[in-house]
Amino acid sequence: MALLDILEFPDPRLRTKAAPVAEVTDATRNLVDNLLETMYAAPGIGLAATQVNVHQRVLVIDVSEEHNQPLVFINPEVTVLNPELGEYDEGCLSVPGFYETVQRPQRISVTALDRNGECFSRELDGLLAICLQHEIDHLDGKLFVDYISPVKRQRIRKKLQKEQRRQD
Ligand code: GNR
Ligand code: NI
Repeated sequence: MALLDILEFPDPRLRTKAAPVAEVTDATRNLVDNLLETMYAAPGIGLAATQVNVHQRVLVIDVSEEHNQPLVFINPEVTVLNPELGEYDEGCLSVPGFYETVQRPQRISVTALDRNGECFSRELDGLLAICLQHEIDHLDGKLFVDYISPVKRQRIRKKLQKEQRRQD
């Protein structure tokens, strides 16, 4: 297993649209294991392949208190079950240190492949529904800062760029 580097806003590579996985192979499972290790180490409750510069439709989530319920979604497709929006203060490992309120549908269903390439469906609500939508946005090249005002987004961009220059 390996810890992977996480891309940070405004890195243009975060805007790449990920391609579907044609076949779930050992290489896919290796990516999943590395995503999980990187997510737990960060620590975070989710991680999309896009964030580690792999542009395939693979994401992992674990919203459990004990960090012992890893979920894997490959080629996920979401259907909104109830268009009612809920608000949550979202953060992102690719936008470190910033939290903003985002509105998303509260009840969704997802169909995806698991790590064995088996298709499954489940209904989600609460933090899991929020996190899954946040991760699928990454696969589509979208970030939570896209939902906030341009003024706030620009402020975050400037602060992170300054931080990144310090680190380079
Ligand atoms: O760790 C994370 N926490 C979080 C909190 C609220 C809404 C979404 C998230 S996902 C984030 C990890 C991450 O950046 N995943 O892409
Ligand atoms: Ni994120």
